[in-house]
Amino acid sequence: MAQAPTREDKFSFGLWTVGWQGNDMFGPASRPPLDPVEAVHRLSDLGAWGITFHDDDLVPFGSADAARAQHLKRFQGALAETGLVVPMVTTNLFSHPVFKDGGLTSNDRDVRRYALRKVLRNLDLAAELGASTFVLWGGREGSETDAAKDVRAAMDRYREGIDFLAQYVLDQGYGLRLALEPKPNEPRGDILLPTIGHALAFISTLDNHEIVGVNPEVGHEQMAGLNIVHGIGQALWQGKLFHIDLNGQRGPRFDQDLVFGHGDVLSSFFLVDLLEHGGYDGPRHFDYKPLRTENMDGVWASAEANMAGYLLFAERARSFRADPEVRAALDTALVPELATPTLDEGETAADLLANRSAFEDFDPDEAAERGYGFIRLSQLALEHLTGAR
Ligand code: GLT
Ligand code: MN
Ligand code: MN
Repeated sequence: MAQAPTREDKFSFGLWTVGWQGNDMFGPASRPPLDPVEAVHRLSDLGAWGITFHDDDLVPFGSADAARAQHLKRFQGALAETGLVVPMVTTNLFSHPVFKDGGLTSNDRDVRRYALRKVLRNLDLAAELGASTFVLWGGREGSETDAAKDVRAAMDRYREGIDFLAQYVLDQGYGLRLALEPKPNEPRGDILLPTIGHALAFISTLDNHEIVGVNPEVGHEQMAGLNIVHGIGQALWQGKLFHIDLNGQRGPRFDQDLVFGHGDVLSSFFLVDLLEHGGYDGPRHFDYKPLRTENMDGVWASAEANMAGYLLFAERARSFRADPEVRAALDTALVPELATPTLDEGETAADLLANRSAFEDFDPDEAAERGYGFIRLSQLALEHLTGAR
């Protein structure tokens, strides 16, 4: 039986997740609209800690100022009643047809300027609500035909846009950091900044790179056939894991947004192990879609399932780490030895060249005879994951 989530677990949900009505390419909504106020109360009752949203999730696109104020007031009232926090806010630059060729990288300059204005207004709101992360998912930044997008110019405009927004955050003194969310494709045929690696490389070119990091989504890396644990490992190593979107995906296919753990189970286990033991203390944010087959009871069951699944993996990861047999297998596999620098302190190329044990007296054939025992280690992980240990 899974333990119940508490606020300390820092579980958060996008309003668009539990609020997804099930409309897809082939059919309309299968569920009624969800009042954001109810979402706050239900998530709070389930033990969640935070709620996140796009501007348009909370305030319908095009609302007049008075209506906007009313929507925000109701939402803030629910937050005050429940104690739920808003750790992250994001902007919808993908739904309205005006963004059909993108927001920050649309070929149409007027659209780009409008997109910046939409984000600026939402940055003000994010700061007002005390968020610490501002996500930018460029779902429509991309193309279907290479004839239509000058990628080098698009990267110039992307950099201009993100640097401009980051500068605004700094100038206003907002305690926000920007997090770019990679995705390889869907809704565009090809999306710019398709993977964690592309995003990290792009960020290094920014003037304001210190306050820009990534918000990787499990399924998005898996859509690209990549290993999410490696991607998150590198983002952590670069100090750039500002936020994370947890969900499930079964290999390279359309974006499934399954409940966390309902895709690649082993990868979910190792990801939680990394998050719990790798120094990440940010939100555990779920970005999934309750299956279109579910009614509202099923929606809340799915929200619970995400949190329960995460806690199960965390408990299994603890048991894995605490097992003396695992520790011995890790030693056999030389996993801890990778933390030892390859060169001695101050050792120069001349020193290494003079070190006969590193080359002349080193027997590669003999060294190649060693078995690392990775399969044994992997099997131990499987046994802990399945509860056999
Ligand atoms: C959209 C997308 C998600 C992003 C959200 C943030 S919106 O649902 O599929 O992966 O995280 O813009
Ligand atoms: Mn996401
Ligand atoms: Mn997704």
